[in-house]
Amino acid sequence: MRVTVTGAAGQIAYCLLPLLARGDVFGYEQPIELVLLDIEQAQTSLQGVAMELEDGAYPLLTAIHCTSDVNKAFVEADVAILLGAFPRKLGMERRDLLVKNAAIFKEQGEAIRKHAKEHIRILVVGNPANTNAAVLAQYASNIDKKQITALSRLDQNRATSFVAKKLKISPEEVKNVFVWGNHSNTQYPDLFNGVTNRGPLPDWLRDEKFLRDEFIPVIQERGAAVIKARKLSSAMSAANAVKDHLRDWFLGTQDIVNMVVCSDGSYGIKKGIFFSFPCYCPGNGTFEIVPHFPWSSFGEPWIERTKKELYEEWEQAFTALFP
Ligand code: NAX
Repeated sequence: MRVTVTGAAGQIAYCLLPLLARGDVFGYEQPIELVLLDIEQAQTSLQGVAMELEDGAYPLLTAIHCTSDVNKAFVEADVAILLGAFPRKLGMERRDLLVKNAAIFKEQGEAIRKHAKEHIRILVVGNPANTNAAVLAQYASNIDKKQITALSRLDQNRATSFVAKKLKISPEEVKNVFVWGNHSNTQYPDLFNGVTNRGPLPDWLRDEKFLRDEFIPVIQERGAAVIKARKLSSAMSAANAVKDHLRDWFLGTQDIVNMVVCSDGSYGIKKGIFFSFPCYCPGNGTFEIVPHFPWSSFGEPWIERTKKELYEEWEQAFTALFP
């Protein structure tokens, strides 16, 4: 299995690559070959990462290739994990960030179309992740859109863990806590479908004041809180969420998991928009959007807000790409 990781000299990659090499993601019987892409200026650092991977003496890791050439990076790729993106700099508008990244994901989409295996599975992590995935899907035009996803599992893990901590139980016992929409601070973390092994969540966890004043802002702003404390953005938890997303997508799970996927019109979301939905993953790189989790009347305005932001992002990226 040939796995391409972009942004491979970055901090999420540094936490993720050992998980891939160890077999935590694709299984303990699956040998993998890693292709590590980063920009020219990061090549020395990338060599250091490759040396450390070699020094791990991972039995499943059969080869490591480093490159700054996007056209070489995706040759014969079975899986692409797209972490690399243009970072938001001080004073930069969100629109400028969108446009910069649209150019990167256009180039990578074209390279995937030309060079990757047709059955490739793609996970976009670099922000703005939903719209980057939508741009990539336009240009990787030979790839079925159901093979392209983006990461919202970190948001779901954060929300699940929050509930488990409140109830003093293991996160494993908390199911069906979903985060809808954009991976941004308009995302809608939703407890109305949540259950535990012991039954529905207690009413106080669905109290509107608690949701509005505590749960929703804590989850929406969790990334910013980590940056404030660590002076760096989430990396360990992001890598763990990438592992969870890919493992469930490839190996299957009974749980309903959040993935950002291309809307097929489910829940009234415009077709073609990449939106975080609850998904069922039977295994082998397939998923289905689960269509029957109702939004409460409390949830409707939150959904409208994140949906509106995504439609606007797509409009801006589309205008920049096709002026
Ligand atoms: P880092 O800044 O540590 O690493 C990014 C790496 O990407 C750098 O080595 C950089 O040189 C490289 N890069 C930039 N442009 C590239 C290009 N065109 N081709 C290949 N490589 C390129 O960021 P890190 O903390 O690793 O985060 C990576 C991305 O994940 C960021 O965009 C970040 O915003 C995003 N995140 C997304 C999350 C999600 O849930 N969807 C959560 C975590 C994270 O914040």
